[in-house]
Amino acid sequence: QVLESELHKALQESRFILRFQPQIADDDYKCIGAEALLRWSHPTEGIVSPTEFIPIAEQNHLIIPIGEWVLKQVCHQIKYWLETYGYSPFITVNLSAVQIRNSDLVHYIEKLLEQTQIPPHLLELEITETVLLHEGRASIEVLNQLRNLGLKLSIDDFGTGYSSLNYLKRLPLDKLKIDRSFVKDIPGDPDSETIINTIINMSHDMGLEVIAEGVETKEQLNYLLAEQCCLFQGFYFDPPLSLKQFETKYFDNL
Ligand code: G
Ligand code: G
Ligand code: MN
Ligand code: NA
Repeated sequence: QVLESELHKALQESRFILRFQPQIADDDYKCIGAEALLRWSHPTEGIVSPTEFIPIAEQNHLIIPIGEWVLKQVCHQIKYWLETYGYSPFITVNLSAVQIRNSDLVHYIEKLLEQTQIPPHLLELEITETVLLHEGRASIEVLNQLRNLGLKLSIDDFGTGYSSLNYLKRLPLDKLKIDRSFVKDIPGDPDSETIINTIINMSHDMGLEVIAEGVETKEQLNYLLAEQCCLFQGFYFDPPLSLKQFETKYFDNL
């Protein structure tokens, strides 16, 4: 069990790192964006997954400073890429419910945008469907304010929330991320195929972007292409990459 004191120490000692998992577009399989994924570089345990420490960080609200660190790193990275290469992919950041309930989030991001002067649309926030379903008016107002700053909003793990789809109308959204549990069983599993086709068609009809997560095989990719899904993330293209790997593969020949 991860201890609160250890997480405090990790923050103070700058022991968090980010990986970047590319989001690939169908034309030329270009990397147009990437998801920032947090890791804890532990002195004795090695690289620790966020699934092991985010739940604890949420309980004791350390997710607030940790989440701010992620946002700050990402904005400064985008600024660096723009200055160095004259170009930056968009970067997506996962937000937990605790962060959305914190009304300081909007102010923090507003300040970061001011400091770095990056175009706001290069920062995308991912919120899981389950989180959205359980949030009240205050959180929805926070999402509206973030969208008004010019950020993009996407729903992570889409399709797993067992929801009425009513909230899609009420929320200021840009993109749906099809959960990888559906992608896993295509082509071949009729239920997964139906769910995937429905999500893709609904996204197009509602003017939302759509991305398939967890694409691992050529067969999955071909199925998705045939169904008019144009954006992909998954091991077939890249696992989460270190900053160095990401830059070497996607920036060095710009
Ligand atoms: O990268 P990995 O598969 O280990 O991620 C596991 C989970 O941790 C994913 O659900 C992902 O959304 C979440 N996660 C990764 N980075 C962050 C982060 O910076 N903040 C939050 N809140 N969750 C994250
Ligand atoms: O919950 P979220 O979608 O944020 O989780 C992202 C995580 O999914 C990443 O940390 C990564 O480790 C994992 N992931 C990314 N691509 C694949 C993939 O193709 N297959 C599987 N099984 N996991 C993936
Ligand atoms: Mn995600
Ligand atoms: Na997901």
